[in-house]
Amino acid sequence: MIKSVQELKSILERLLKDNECVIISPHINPDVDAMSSSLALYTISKSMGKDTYIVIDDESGKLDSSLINIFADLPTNINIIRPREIPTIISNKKSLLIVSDTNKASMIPIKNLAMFSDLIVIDHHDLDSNSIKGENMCVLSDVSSASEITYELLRQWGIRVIGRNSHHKADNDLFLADYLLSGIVLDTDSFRKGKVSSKTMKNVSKMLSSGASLEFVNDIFRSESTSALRVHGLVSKSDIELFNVAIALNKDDPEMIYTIVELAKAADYLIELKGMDAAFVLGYIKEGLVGISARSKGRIPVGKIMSEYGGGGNAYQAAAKVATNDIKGLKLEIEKLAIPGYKLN
Ligand SMILES: [Mn+2]
Repeated sequence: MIKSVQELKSILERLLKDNECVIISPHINPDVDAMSSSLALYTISKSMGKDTYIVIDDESGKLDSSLINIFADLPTNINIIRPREIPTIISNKKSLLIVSDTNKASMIPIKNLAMFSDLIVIDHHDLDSNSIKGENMCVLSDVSSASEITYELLRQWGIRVIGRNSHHKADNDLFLADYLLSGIVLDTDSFRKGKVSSKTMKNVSKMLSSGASLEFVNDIFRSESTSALRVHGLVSKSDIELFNVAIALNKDDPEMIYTIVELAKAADYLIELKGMDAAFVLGYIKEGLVGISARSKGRIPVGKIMSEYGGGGNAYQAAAKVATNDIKGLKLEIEKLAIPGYKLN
């Protein structure tokens, strides 16, 4: 177990020296913290002259809206790949996998960890029985975010971190100060909760001195709040059926395209309502493909129901993607499967 950023630096440095090719994996459906920390790790790996790639899950229909600002901002020479490209890229080279912002194998878009020569996990979430069991686990759960960990790592490495307001910027500079500050703001809900320490505030202060732009950060979360309104729209249009099962879809505009994160947020909200046994939220994630996010208190087997549609999960949280243009028909099917005793009526 790696217990400090200092220790992380020496181990990561050795792993980077030992390997030719480096794959960085944020968690599936990456958020701003996962993406920003991955970009910081990308910069470090590149500074060591390594062939470096960031792998983004392409299973999800649409990326989180808050990432749009970051992707639009990146120079075009950043190597972003899909999971299916990995075997060809690493072929028989010595390769290192760096996992960022999660410590669970089920949360990364790579099934076969054995194809890598080395693995290191950099995260700030608590460990549990589903965590990856590797020797290079850097899980600092008293730090606010993966962004804060990787910011400290960049400083230890002696890599200059700047934001768009810096007076010393050059072409093709990555504005890591902007992205990493956004990651901290996301994971601490704007310093309202999570692991905010005096060190976090010192790091934020340094980011601002390096030209981090609050305007950029605010703009990212403006798009987040537009997304929050969309989630509210889904929630307010749900039917609370018999036996306290909520089944939601946007009845006013059934064709509306949602992100998987938005469907999940709506389901999370509905299941918390008093007396609710299960919640299913349906929405198109792209044309012809409906995402379903399901939650249960345990009595209604959402994992089993979602597996009928080729999806998966457990008794409490599950999801599926269904190729269909008939979202209303799908809702009726879900009702039959989910509502106990429905068939008796
Ligand atoms: Mn995070």
